Amino acid sequence: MKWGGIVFIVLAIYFALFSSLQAAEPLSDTGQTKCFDESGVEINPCPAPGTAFYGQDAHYSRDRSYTKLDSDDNNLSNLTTNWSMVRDNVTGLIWEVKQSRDGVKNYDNPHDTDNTYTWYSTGIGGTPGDSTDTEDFINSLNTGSGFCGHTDWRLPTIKELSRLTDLNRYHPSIDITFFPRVVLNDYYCEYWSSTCHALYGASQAWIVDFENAGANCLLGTMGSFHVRAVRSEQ
Ligand SMILES: [Ca+2]
Ligand SMILES: [Ca+2]
Ligand SMILES: [Ca+2]
Repeated sequence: MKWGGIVFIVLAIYFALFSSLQAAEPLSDTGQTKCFDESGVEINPCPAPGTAFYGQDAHYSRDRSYTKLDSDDNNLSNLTTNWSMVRDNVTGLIWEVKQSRDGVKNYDNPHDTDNTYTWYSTGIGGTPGDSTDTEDFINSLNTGSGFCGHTDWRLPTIKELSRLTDLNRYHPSIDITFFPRVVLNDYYCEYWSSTCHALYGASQAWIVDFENAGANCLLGTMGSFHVRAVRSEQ
């Protein structure tokens, strides 16, 4: 399989490039969980947003905080079994929820988790398809009144998508309470980001492995892989 060789090569580039991307992550991860006032006296619980002393170290942990949303952007209980989107309460990003995991692709439903797409972006390049490239996928969410009333859905950057992976989880390394029906592949990464190769452009793009957090890859854009759309909360 020619993909195997590519993966080994790109993993080396990954460690050189992506580690520097992670170093630029604005959210610190010192492990500090306590809040303090100006005199160093602990404030327990930590101040709420908009109040004095909000915005200190403990507010910016890498802890996950997600909320399920219905198709009208309303918050739902974590226990609901029917939701359309997930809000990352730390980043404000809104994620598409995938459906219909039955091993059968259905391109009439862009949310079908089994669907795979080649990576393509007008003006950048890649591998166009007929309803089967990543741009077709995004366009299908943004046509008409849009998915859940929004027309600014896009493919996530590698930084955004990687943030969904969780080092404390494996197979899959994502919280399936909020992001169920993740499709895994034993040998490769699975989910396309919008970030293409820094040097070779649209011949390769970054793709995330949701089986093993942190093991992201660069793969040729002619490969057909899974997708999950995102938008930024306004
Ligand atoms: Ca399906
Ligand atoms: Ca197309
Ligand atoms: Ca994998």
